[in-house]
Amino acid sequence: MIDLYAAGTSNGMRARIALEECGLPYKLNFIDIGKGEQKTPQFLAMNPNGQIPVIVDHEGPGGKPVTLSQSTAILLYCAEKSGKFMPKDPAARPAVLQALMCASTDVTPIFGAFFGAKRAKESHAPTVQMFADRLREFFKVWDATLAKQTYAAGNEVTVADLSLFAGYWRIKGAAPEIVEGLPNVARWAEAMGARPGIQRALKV
Ligand SMILES: N[C@@H](CCC(=O)N[C@@H](CS)C(=O)NCC(=O)O)C(=O)O
Repeated sequence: MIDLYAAGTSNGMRARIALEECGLPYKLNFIDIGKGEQKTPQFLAMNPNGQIPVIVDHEGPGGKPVTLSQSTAILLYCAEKSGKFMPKDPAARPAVLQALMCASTDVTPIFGAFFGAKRAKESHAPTVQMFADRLREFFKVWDATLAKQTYAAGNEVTVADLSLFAGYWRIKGAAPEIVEGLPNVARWAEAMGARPGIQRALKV
């Protein structure tokens, strides 16, 4: 059994989608980040950065417990543990890593910056717009990519799709204009959103 500590953010959703899609049994422990539950001494003992998500796998490699933060590390850990969503063919892996990093280290952090700037007490409209434009540019490239292939890194679902969907889902909910009018992204998102594992993850 794995304990997941998360909230309904894109990073939290990335970890939850990973566990659901990889078919790993877990218990969701909801952390209210608005109340600061991620800064308690117990939580900081799991992740000194005081951020969700965190998993505790009570039966990690060699039967020993593993505590892990960083949503993409959790995603890769789940993929490795289950043997799913990472192609076995070494020739197919570079494209997956590239797509995964774009989803996890371009899209999601820029969304975080956009949302933070938008909600700031003294919000600066040109800064908010700059982050929105950057996100839009990434999604235009995703749209062109998804015109040529079914999924983010080729024609099968990989960790890159799971990561990108977590970011997309959050952006679509908070700032839908950023992903509007991109038909290939919309087709991909519909297919991803219909997956039973993702449906279970999205249930609060
Ligand atoms: N790079 C980290 C980022 C984690 C992160 O930013 N978590 C946010 C929620 S999405 C958080 O816990 N924020 C509360 C805080 O920083 O106090 C990851 O991918 O897991």
